[in-house]
Amino acid sequence: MNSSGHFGVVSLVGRPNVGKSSLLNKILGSKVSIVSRRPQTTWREIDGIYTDDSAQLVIVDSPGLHERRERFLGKVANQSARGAGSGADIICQVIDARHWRGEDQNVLEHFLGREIPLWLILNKVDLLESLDQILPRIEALRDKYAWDQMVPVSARSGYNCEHLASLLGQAVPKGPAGYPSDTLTNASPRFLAAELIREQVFRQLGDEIPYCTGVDLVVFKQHDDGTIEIDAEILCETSGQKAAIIGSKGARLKSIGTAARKQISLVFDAPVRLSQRVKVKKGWVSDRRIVTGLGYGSR
Ligand SMILES: Nc1nc2c(ncn2[C@@H]2O[C@H](COP(=O)(O)OP(=O)(O)OP(=O)(O)O)[C@@H](O)[C@H]2O)c(=O)[nH]1
Ligand SMILES: [Mg+2]
Repeated sequence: MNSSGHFGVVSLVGRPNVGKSSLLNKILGSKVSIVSRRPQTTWREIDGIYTDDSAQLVIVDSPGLHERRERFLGKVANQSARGAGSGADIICQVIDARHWRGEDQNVLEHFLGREIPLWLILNKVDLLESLDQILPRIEALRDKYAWDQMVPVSARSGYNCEHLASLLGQAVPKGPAGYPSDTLTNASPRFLAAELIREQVFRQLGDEIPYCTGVDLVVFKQHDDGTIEIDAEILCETSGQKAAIIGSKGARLKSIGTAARKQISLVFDAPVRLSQRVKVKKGWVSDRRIVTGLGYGSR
């Protein structure tokens, strides 16, 4: 980035499952925030650092803002969702371009009325019947609020994502870059590796179990030959959940491990040795010490 460039903070907010984390990863061209088809995948804010020739953006992904959150982990996730946007130069409300739901309206009401520009990002336009539907969708949404910008994108196909990054880059204040140009995230490698294992639990298990599953790395070590050694404990709350995570003859756990190892190896560009165990820790989701110890609610 040259010395007359722009630098700023952009916050991605929205209801669960609209594709905030997918959009961050697509803009960065690398996975820094985990993604699954289930709502409430992201549990805390994650910063991604995007740098091009004229700007550097700190793009902050946040947990989806959700009405019903009870136990401690859910509360810290929602606190993080509600607090998102503080300190941002631009807030981007991300929606699924196909619908405007009550939860989108709640998000809008939570974030409007601030001094910070509020943009609307219509994601998942690949799921519209045709791109001709984009303009009518934008026109229909203008009735809801006068967003400062409305930008259609697809985090899946990449449609318009570069353009969005460039619009954001021009809109944030002028200033020197805050990070070296090769920085991708300020999340620690240890946290990111644990998240990549949790992502596989979210992807590979049935409905209730993911939300009771945390990943604690007992060992996370990069050896001199570059190999990353990880020993992970997958936490759950009941022996039934443990059995489901392990699967018949250990097949599910093995498949989680294989996929997680591949992802970690890809993200860190290094060989990975991964061992994992499943441990029942009843009530861990409500235990402040464990939840913050795993890195949630403690940014
Ligand atoms: N077809 C399509 N699917 C998408 C797109 N963006 C995201 N998805 C999918 O939508 C689902 C949710 O994506 P996430 O990125 O995890 O959504 P999120 O807003 O971060 O969700 P929370 O972390 O739960 O708040 C995943 O299955 C993604 O693959 C898109 O542009 N097109
Ligand atoms: Mg997310």
